[in-house]
Amino acid sequence: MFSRSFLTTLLLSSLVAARVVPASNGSCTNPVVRKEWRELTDGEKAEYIRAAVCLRGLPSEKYAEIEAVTTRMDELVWTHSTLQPQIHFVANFLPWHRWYLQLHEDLLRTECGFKGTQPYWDWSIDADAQNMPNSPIFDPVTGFGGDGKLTGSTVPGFGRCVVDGPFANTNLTIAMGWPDMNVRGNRLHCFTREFNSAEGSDENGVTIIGDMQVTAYNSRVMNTIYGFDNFEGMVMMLEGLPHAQIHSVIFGDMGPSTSPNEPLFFLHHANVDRAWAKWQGRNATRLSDYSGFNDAAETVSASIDDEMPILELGEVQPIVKDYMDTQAGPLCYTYTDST
Ligand SMILES: [Cu+2]
Repeated sequence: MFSRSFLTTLLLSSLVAARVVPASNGSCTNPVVRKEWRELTDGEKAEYIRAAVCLRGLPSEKYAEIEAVTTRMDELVWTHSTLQPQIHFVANFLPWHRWYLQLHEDLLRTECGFKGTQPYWDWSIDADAQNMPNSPIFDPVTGFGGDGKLTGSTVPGFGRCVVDGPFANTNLTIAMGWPDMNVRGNRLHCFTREFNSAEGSDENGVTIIGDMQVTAYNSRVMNTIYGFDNFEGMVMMLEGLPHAQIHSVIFGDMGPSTSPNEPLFFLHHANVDRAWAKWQGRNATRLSDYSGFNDAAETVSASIDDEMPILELGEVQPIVKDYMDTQAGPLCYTYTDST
């Protein structure tokens, strides 16, 4: 999409440019604002997509021993996928993904010269409009492209591809995940989606898209989530219902534990993170409300002082309590519609 010299120029300029890193001494006086995709100008949308494409093209620097990891993006995918049982349906789901989103945003800035802020995708808007398949997020020109289409190819992993938008099959092949959900490595395939309503396929074998289960992530569901008075109840519903259903109604690369392959992963998780921030409301009690277990068997109680696993992805092991407040410690951002 971009010439090598253009990328090199970007890389060099990002090396000398001051990194937009919030103060780590706890003073966050000027938080950056994460906006909903629809609130961005076309220029801001193009800038985010440019940076997201860029990150997918940069060579990896970590996990040298893992053959499937060849790009910077693969490093993020590999980490998320390998840690899957330690970061989902356990207490650290929200703070871990908050850390991960910030790391991704920092990479966009430092390695791809990104000038904007991580956007979020408020899917409850599309759910309330009962028009999920036509969300502007899937726009082929100003968005991320739409549903995967049958290509007629008999090559495994290339039979169904996203064919429009900036990540269409000609631009993006992916090493891990789909079509085998359980095997991460060396499964070269085109970037794909399979919109569905979990109703299987029709008599012609075509996946039934239906309403894409909008009742699982509409504003009614979100209001129920905001109504919980404790962290554990809130996160259980947030993760289990709207978060999980968005992964499964888009499916394709959004389905398995390698889902950061899907560029929308980061806008989806920014919205999940926004829901948590909105629930917290910068209320002192809620900013320290953290409980649950560190394992699925519920034998190890979680503590706000726990370190979070990151494999090779960072130099400093993050601690849960530093990721409770979006405007303190290593974080300094806010969301539009966060109260
Ligand atoms: Cu995840």
